[in-house]
Amino acid sequence: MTRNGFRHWGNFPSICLIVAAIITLVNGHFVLQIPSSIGFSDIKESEGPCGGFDITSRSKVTDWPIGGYPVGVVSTHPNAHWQIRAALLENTQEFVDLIPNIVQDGLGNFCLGTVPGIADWVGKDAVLQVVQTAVDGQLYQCAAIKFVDGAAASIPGNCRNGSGIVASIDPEYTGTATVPIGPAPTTTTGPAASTSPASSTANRPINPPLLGLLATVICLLDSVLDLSGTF
Ligand SMILES: [Cu+2]
Repeated sequence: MTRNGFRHWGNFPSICLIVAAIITLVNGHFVLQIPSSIGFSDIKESEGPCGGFDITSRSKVTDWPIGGYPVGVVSTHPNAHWQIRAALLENTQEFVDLIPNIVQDGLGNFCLGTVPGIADWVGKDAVLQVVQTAVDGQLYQCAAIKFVDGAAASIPGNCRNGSGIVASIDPEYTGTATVPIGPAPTTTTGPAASTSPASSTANRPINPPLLGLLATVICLLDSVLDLSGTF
């Protein structure tokens, strides 16, 4: 079977790959990239407090300066609320907001450049909890951290904002956190804390089942046509 014989279909393998990648992203809900998470499970992400993982896990502990540390996620939900909280390992029932809740619009990489630590907890084992509330309800990821003295940590290059990401402090936030978030390092739409009116638009959910079906059909076509070697 030559490529010429199926010139018309020659783009399918790469489309298949792209669609598969999108499906993976969609299935991911959100993934905590910075700091290192305790663990990620697509299926269990809705299980609090840590998306199906043991909140006491200390296999990777991130030192978190009081001056701040970045939080970077990849989100597949276009309208989301974020809670960034921490609890002491000795009292994991009680989470404390590190920053006010964040409203985020747009898809892809999302970076909060400088999330302050809790000075009273310096030297104590703690757990960071990132909660996303979006079309799938609440989703959770945690990281093992320890607050340390010091100025804000530098922000790694992979903590960044996608081109369509806009974020702001939730105007309806009524919690105790008062420290504003620092500017995000790189974004094409302005700092993460840029002002943006509370979104009154309805959620724009991506439809995973439909996308999944599309991917399946395209990938089946791909394998039937045996074109996997042509890209
Ligand atoms: Cu999701």
